[in-house]
Amino acid sequence: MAYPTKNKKVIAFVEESAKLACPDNIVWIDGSEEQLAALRKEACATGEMIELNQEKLPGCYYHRTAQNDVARVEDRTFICCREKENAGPTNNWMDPKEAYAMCADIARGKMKGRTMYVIPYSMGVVGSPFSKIGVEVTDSIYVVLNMAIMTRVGLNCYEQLGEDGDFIKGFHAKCDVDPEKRYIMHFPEDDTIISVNSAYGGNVLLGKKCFALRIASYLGKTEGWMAEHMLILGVTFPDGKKKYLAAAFPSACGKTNLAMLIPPKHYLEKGYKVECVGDDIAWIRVGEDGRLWAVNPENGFFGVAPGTNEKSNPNALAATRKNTIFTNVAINPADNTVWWEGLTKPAPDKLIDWLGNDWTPASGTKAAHPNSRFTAPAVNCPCLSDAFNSKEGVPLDAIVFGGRRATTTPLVYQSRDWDHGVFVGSIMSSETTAAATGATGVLRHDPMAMKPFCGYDMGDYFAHWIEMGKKAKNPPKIFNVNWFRQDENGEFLWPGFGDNMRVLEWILGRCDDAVDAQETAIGYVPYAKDIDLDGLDYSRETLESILYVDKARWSAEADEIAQFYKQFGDKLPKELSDCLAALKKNCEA
Ligand code: GTP
Ligand code: SPV
Ligand code: MN
Repeated sequence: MAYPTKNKKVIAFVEESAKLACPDNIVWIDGSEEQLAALRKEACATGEMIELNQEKLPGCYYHRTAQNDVARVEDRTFICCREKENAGPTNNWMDPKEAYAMCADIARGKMKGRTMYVIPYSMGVVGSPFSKIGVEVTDSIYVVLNMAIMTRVGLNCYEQLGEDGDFIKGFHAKCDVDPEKRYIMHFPEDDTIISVNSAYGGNVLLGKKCFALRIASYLGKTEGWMAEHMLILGVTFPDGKKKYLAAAFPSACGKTNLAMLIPPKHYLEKGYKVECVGDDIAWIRVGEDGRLWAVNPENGFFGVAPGTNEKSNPNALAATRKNTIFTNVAINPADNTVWWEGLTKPAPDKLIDWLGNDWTPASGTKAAHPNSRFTAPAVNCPCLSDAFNSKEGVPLDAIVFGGRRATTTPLVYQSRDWDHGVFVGSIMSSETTAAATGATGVLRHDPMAMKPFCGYDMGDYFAHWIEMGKKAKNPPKIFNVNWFRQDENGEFLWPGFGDNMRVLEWILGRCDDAVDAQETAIGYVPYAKDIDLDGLDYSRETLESILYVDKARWSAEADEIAQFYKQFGDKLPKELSDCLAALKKNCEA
């Protein structure tokens, strides 16, 4: 057989995978439009995908996953390092030998009658010293087509590898999509990922969470950089000055929305501009100038569909109008287009829901699954930054953490310094969402929005953050935001979306010492007068109520954090236990 690569390790990996899974054919993906078009055609012929209205949505397709396979499965996701303690207290662990054997038993012969596709891809611009190459084998055309949007797929990846360069091996087999045999396994010490019995995005697009966060966070720890669950955006000021920030929010907590934000009218009139560099993942390094520089290793957006509309996120919506794959949304049979909750009001009279059933507004169910998604090429995004393809990325002025907190956490606050900022990230809690299986709306700790994605001991991860602050002579300032404060009726107390620009302005002003702040028990909080409310029907009192730091609540929070911290034992950096002690003391003062 003629291989498109001379890399012996790639060939060996593909041969071993084929020997185990026994596909009828092997197709080497080259990334060409010709090959992808043929695969789209084949997927439509078998029913794996449905072609949508090509006049209204050119190049767009529809896919339904199995009903039991609609989100990441955190309880079936494992870090398989040799020593259990290196996975840490927040990860599931399995012995690598046992995990390899178990996965081999599950996948053995499962590609019989099927084709195995070999996908060469780069996370990051091909040829950048910061980029990394992966090869994923899969028996799913849907995976091939999604990877071709989400990553940089092409034979030039093999050129990067040369004859014996290393790469991240990803093995994916759909098997029987059996939830009882579904495993998402990471072998950080072997640069290997194995995913079986799923066909849902985050479990099978192995370049994304599996590689670019779980494996990459481990590589970052070893090599002195960071892989984070962060959007990256740029703000251009009226005087032409540019600033960049990266923000870590848990899954379905607003990264894509913030990354593509359109500022309120009067900001646009003054000349403010917001650009998107990335919406989910940031790889961050210390630059020669002592600043932290961030790249987005992805090439597309795997975004939450529900809630996306012309008002909340017009840029994301525009990005989905061509060459996009929709997963588990509803179909509008009137014109063969797509619909999801929040797209338009009222809902269309008749839809076909994500399960394939007829649906009307009276059905009393969701037409689109709450975790239904679009896979859209980054180039489609009207506000994509020129820096998107830059090899060195962008220098960060601010890092922002944030979660879904109905109470306690104010709209925004600033940490006192880097170490305190790491503390602020480490104490993040957020209500769970539909992005992972399990109950939603349950408050849980999610440090740096990395609880599901850190590929090693979270205590060591905290230490790595502290260390990075020492290495960077000029690190970004660190903040925390909460767009999700609620009143007693469960209504959000902050308008959010484009109006979050008002908070970003304060954050970036703080980076220049251009705006004042009040010191509180938890850090620096804005004076209500310093948040621009122009053009908004919103009272200063409400603003004050969501900026208020309630010491009694924070004292209880500090006790709860102490419980959470216990599991890290002596891996918990002293910098963080000191910050916790200070918080407790401040709340009692
Ligand atoms: P992942 O792709 O899962 O990592 O999610 P994400 O962090 O990119 O979240 P996304 O921007 O897709 O938003 C998820 C949900 O939060 C959507 O239903 C949004 O409508 C909602 N949301 C986003 N921003 C805001 C906001 O500022 N305020 C409110 N109230 N809701 C928001
Ligand atoms: C998330 O859950 O944070 C996502 C979607 O971005 S997934 O790719 O499924 O992880
Ligand atoms: Mn995400």
